[in-house]
Amino acid sequence: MTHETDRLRDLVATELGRARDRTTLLTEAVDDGDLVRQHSPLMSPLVWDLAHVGNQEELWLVRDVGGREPVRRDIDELYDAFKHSRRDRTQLPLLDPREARKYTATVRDKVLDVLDHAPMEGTPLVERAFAFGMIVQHEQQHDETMLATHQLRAGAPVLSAPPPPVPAGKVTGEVLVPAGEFTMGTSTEPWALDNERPAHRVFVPAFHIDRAPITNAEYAAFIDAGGYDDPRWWTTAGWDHRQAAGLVAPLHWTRDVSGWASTHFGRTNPINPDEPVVHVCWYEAAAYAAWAGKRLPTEAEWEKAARWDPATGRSLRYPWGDDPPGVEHANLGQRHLQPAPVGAYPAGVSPLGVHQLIGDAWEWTSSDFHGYPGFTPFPYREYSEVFFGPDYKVLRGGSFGTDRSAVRGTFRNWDYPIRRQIFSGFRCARDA
Ligand code: AVJ
Ligand code: FE
Repeated sequence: MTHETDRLRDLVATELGRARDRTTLLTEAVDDGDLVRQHSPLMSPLVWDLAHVGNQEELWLVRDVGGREPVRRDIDELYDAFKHSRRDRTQLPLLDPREARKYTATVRDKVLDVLDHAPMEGTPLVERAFAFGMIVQHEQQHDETMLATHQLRAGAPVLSAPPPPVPAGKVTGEVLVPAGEFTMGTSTEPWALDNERPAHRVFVPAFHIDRAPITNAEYAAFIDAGGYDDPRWWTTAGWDHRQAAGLVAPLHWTRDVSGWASTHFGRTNPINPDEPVVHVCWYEAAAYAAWAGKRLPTEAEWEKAARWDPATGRSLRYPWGDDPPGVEHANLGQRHLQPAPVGAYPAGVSPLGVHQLIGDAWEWTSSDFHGYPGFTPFPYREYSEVFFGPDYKVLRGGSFGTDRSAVRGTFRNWDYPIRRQIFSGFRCARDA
């Protein structure tokens, strides 16, 4: 057994453990009633996410990689995300909280045994522990989804975290990104998912991009200027949605005599003017950008601003370089349950001088979700390919709710343009 294989096994065990600690925290913070309840028709009951995490782990690691007997083949259908919509999941004969905890623990015990024996090379699925990395990311993605469910839950607060760091200085304005090719996507990142592959060269015309995400103060100025009442700023579909849904401000914002407040995880506070705005849908982001005389960046623009190093012409793994995210680089991992004020992460700046691309809030791009040239679904079509097309917009960079294992300079998230229960914000760009 090589040293490299030992190192990979240790890494996988650590990462699986970190994901499970987060899942445990999010599911033990509430009582059984809150675990089985539907907090929003947009979300699954938390107890579904819990057993679904275990079921995906069983499918890929116990049965596929490990070649072991099924633990609970009978429940596969209940936890197949394509079989029942989120709003219908409380009606299913789901495992109860005690059974769901026992099931996920049983699966994990088997997986740790599989991990000791599985090869870390030979097939694409196990090469550099890909399937394990995929399952780590899957659990962490559901942990972010469960955090969004917590945000929609009514009742007394059950989650708390220390505040994010205070900015060292002001970050304002834009940077000019010169015209030219850069390498988008990756063919080498071991745990990159299929939609991030392969690496390919993209020519990007010169553009300006904001050095920081749009803040609450900037967004409030759009509201105060009557932005929600002026169809000039909205796309046709966006205006229809704004009317039908009665949008007047980001989700979770309320106004009283002293101004705007927002409610986060059960606590209501005045908005912090310097924090990136969060809980806006794509239509709101695009309307703000039009009002500001700008537009949303394309996905390629966002990634070039984040990864392209003009000194070498290389694309970095992260804005700050190739080192994995540390606490000094980005607001990730549910360490702080809110975005950090603009300027709080100078160590995370990209070579071009763009701040907070990773962490804080997912950033809407103008791009529809498509496969890159040469895309191959792997290991299953239902991770990405079935979502390709004009219905979904791409978001980049992760949020305060995203784990460091589940975001990279190449990582792609997607959602419907009306969605805003996710931790979504944006920054603007314009042609040079
Ligand atoms: C990549 C966040 C859009 O939650 O729908 C979880 C991730 N895929 N289980 C989602 C995912 C399968 C996915 N997103
Ligand atoms: Fe899933």
